[in-house]
Amino acid sequence: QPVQHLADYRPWPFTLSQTRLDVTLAPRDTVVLTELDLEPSDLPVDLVLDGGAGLRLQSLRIDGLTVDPAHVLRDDETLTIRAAALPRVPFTLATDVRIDPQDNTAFEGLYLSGGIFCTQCEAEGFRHITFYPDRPDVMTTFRVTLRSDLPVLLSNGNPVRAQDGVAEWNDPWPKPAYLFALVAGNLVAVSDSFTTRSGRAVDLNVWVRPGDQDRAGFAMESLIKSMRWDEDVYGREYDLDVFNIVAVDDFNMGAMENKGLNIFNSKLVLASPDTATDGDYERIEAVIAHEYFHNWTGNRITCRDWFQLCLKEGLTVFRDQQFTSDLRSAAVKRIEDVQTLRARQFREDQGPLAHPPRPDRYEEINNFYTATVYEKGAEVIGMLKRLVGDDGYARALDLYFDRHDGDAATIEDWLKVFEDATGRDLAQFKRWYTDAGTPVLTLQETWQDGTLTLDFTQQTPPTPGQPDKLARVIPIAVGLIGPNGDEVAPTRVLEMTEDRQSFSFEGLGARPVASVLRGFSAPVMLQRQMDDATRAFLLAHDTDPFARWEAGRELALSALTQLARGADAGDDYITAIGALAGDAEADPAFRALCLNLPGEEEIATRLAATGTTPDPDAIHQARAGLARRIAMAHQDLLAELYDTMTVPGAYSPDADAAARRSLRIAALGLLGRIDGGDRAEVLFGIAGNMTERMAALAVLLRLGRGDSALRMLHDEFADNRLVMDKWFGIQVMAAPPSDAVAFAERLAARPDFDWKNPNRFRALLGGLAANHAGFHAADGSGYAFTADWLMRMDAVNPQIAARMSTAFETWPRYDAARRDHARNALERIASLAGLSRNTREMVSRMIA
Ligand code: BAL
Ligand code: ZN
Repeated sequence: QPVQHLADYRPWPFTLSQTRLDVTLAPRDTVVLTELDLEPSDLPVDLVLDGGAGLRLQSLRIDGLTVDPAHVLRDDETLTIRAAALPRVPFTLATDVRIDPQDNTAFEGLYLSGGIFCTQCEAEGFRHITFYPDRPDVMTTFRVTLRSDLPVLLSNGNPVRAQDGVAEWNDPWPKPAYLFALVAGNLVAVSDSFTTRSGRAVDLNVWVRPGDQDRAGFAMESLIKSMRWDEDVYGREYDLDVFNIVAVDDFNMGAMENKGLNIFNSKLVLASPDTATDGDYERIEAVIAHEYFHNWTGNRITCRDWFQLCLKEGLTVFRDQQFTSDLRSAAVKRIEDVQTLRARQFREDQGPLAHPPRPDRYEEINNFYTATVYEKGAEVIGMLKRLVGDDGYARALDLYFDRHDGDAATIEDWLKVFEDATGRDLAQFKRWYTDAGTPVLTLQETWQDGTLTLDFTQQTPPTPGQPDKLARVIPIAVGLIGPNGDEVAPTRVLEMTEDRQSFSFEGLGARPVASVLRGFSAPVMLQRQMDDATRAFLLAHDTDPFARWEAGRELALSALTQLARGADAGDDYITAIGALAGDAEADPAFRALCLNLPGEEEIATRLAATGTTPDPDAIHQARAGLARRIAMAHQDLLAELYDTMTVPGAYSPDADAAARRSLRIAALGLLGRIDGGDRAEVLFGIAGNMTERMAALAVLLRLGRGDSALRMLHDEFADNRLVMDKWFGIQVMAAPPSDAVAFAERLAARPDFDWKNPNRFRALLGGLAANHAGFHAADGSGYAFTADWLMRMDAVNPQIAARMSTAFETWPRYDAARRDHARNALERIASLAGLSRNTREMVSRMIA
């Protein structure tokens, strides 16, 4: 498959009015009978279907007659029937194909996970099941017959009949093949029901393996909340008689929004207090919502081609972020989302893998399920909403659903509904979709005669293939805080459209402090000269929770970057953070967010962005040293928080309880720097929930005294794959950096390192990548270990290998010796015989 270009898009020259599948399931020899009702276009053209060497074609018929083999061509990726062999009137193409789910270790198409047959078709998995026009703009209804002795047989749409090992499903909503799914297995359901606002009764099921039922209730609650929220907030109603969710253990992604039959990675369904953390619960709630919301933003309106992936993903992430904000704390959610964006997307934008939210070329689309497409795609929608206002946004979305229901749409269609609904010209705004890179916004302030003037300049660094960039529309939310700490000007959104632009606030009595980029109103890096005293002032007084947190963050980063460069710093931060941590009026979750120091990766990113080569060991020391100083300075307060932020009664994952726990474990983490881990040791033994146990374990591992806790956890949960994933991951993630690679090697040699399971592989390799100074060990051992495993994984599951290769994406910013080691590792991967297209594309972009 050559490089795909957005500019080459052409509609498919046939019409497909129905797809009928008859699948007889068997591990080694599944029979897939496919009938496609096709109508040719006016001009005679060849019929090209996707489908590779893994499909064993038994027969190919048009209207019942075998197609003359002389008119059929096959290559590694397609099957072509010459135009000469095609009728000029509507016809039915029937194929008989055999496939081998048991051999499918790539988990793309039809495969087996722990004895359960399941599918993953996005983006291009359906072509591993049968020959098909496997592109999102070919939408049609599906009728599916499944045959198997397994007790539960599921597919998309509504059930038609199920008896004697045969189940029929009919999906009345036209869909592209990437939304097809089937599941067959020995499963049990947690069931409930939902009545939509127009009165449709919907059966809801969360299907899990027998024994897991008692851990599926939270997923069901989350589904019901999602269905109600989408009706209340977006006016979107569910459109089938049944909604099924299935949890499987082997899954490349988090979850998948197949029409009426969402398939989930079990870690995003199964939760109980003793096995899942507060973070797990929040993520389950959000991902259940995300997949459900796709029913409208993704399924009813899908993407014309894969370049438009952010059309559905950016919007659906934005919607799930709104959902979580509504259900939990909006301020905390915003801060968490910005942290994620910076940690993943800004990092991507800074390195060789930078790409726009809507890329215009790719070799392997699976490599573009990225933070840029998802999280930045959501930020771009947040900006649109800020620019057109809540009413404008609501009108545009109504128009989008009215105008494009049933369509495979584009970013142009999306922007047009905003233009038509609000009268705004979005030609310049579109650059957010087409340009890569994080704009750097520089602010200079002047004060004269009662007027504060803010002079902004914007500049976006070069990214691969895009050396120069034009100015973007940047909404900058600003408020002013007077010298006594009162707000003197409420939030106003400045619209920057030029490379340089000034905005003035007049008639002010005394010089205020500007609170800029409130709510993180645009995904930019703000550079601003500000002394630590002013940051501390904003941390104490800003009325915008994000900006308040950001002031503390900047104070921390200022201290940490100076410390990492060998300077002395941090006193202002230590004083300010003590005041905030002790502010009983503030939300405990907010206080916890402020107490948690920026991670080592974030410090490295800041150093690189300001022209300093990050030294991972110095960063590690700087962070540990500052944490210890905070603990020393505030030990009484932290001990009091640790003792009082307990949550009485039975565990509940609700926001208030989770907030108290988050402050308690933030205090624990700091106290662990000075109490030798004694509190953590006690807490690990007595905590009745996984949140506190994992926090305690991390403290113990950091101190090198985690062995007995690890043994206890293992003894208790050796049979629980999800807990054991945590067990593998945390040992490497929280290890002292000098031990991280050795620990990873030891763990990788264990018989229960079931590395072909994506969760287990990600736990170990992702754990190492998250140990910044460990992965970037000066001797290159972290790079070498990771490269060895990526090569091994590539032969089995290219998607996972390619995705995990992003551990290397920041390599150009380190010192020469580390760069040499990283380049060697990447070149070793590149030279591997038989390397997949997935990993080849990633590695070649990284060493280009
Ligand atoms: N569409 C792939 C999984 C997700 O983003 O929902
Ligand atoms: Zn999605």
